[in-house]
Amino acid sequence: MTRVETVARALYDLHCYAPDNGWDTTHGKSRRGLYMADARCALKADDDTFAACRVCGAPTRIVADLGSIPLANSFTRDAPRFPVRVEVCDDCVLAQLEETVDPSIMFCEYPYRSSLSSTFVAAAKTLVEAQDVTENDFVVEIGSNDGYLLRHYQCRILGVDPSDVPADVPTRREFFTEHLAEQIRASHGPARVMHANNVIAHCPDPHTIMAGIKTLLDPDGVAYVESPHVDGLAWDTLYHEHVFYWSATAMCRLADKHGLAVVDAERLDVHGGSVRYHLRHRGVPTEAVLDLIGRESSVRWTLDRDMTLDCERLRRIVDRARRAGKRVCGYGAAAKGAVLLAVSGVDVDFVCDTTPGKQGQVMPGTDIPIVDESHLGYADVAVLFAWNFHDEIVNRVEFDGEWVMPHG
Ligand code: DWN
Ligand code: ZN
Repeated sequence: MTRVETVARALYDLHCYAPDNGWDTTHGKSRRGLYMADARCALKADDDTFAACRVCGAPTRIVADLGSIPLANSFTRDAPRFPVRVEVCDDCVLAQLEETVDPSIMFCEYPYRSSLSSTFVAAAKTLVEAQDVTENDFVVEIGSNDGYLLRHYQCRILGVDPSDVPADVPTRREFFTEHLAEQIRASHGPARVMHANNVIAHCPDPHTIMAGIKTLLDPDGVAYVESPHVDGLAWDTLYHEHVFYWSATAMCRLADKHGLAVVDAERLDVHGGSVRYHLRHRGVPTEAVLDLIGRESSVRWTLDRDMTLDCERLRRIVDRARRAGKRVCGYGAAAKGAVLLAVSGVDVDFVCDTTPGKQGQVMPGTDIPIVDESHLGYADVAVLFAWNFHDEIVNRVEFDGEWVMPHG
């Protein structure tokens, strides 16, 4: 075996078989593969049988296939492409990618800045202000990005984030694991509050995240885990960075496997519909949690159909605009914009975005330039790729042309 094959095999075993990771191996081998950092050629560790849910081990079935698309935050013409196929476990209503890309390819050089959205920053500030912490308490955020949340605390704080995003809070530049949690606890003590926003969806091994929370959380502490919810999932949020699309059912099972309890859940509007789960060492779930679980068995899986209809509609709108001699642009070089361009094949003249690190680059796998917002005036029609910030963008940005929403 080559070195890459050896590493791939080790990771494959870790993610698919290790019983101490909480995996149920009784359903046989997963056919799921893992794409490796130093094997851009997409080394795929697949051999046989059927895929199994990464949380409960039950068999899964495919509900969406986007084909091979570029990595959504790789802003080059030749961005690497990998398949995106989504499978669902009907037992715990957890959607998950059939094959995953090594996180170090995707998250170490990361242009995304949470602070660029005033909606995000305001929500983070409100959440922080609601916490009952004193100066000496310790708070940890997993996936702390540029510090948009932790900076609002007046106590001891630590961010954990493997990316190169400049941060104005103390940050451990690593992936969060159970092992890292042990180290942090040994040096700083237990955390009174932990946050993990849009991070448990991104990690191929959610067991290590949950075990790490268990390790680091103070006996009376609370951990807030936020993630888009399976109900109402938008197909353009299906991409390599999102390995999981969580349900309350699956979150409760994962927490339980690691000795934690989901004691409350709040529905949030962010990212087209998310849930903030409240986890503690022990406790009983509120009605809100039970209500979410109760509704999840009737989630409808229409992703492939939605994708076909949305793409057809968008192609029609753009063709009509072009025939009328209009200029069409995109707004927001969001990951979902990259997915939309790749799947629909729609062409836009340029994409406006306020992120300095994205300007001057091109949309993943295309020649479409990303420019600053002042260029918007050159377009007659703007497709709002960042549709999740519709109100924030449309109310703030001056544009005399027509806004088009990607989802009809
Ligand atoms: O989970 C993830 C979320 C939290 O963020 C990731 N895997 C990747 C990323 O997804 P995304 O790129 O689709 O995220 P956003 O936040 O929807 O991206 C919005 C884009 O629009 C950013 O590039 C910033 C840009 N933007 C802008 O140009 N003007 C955003 C706002 C609010 C604006 O006013
Ligand atoms: Zn499952």
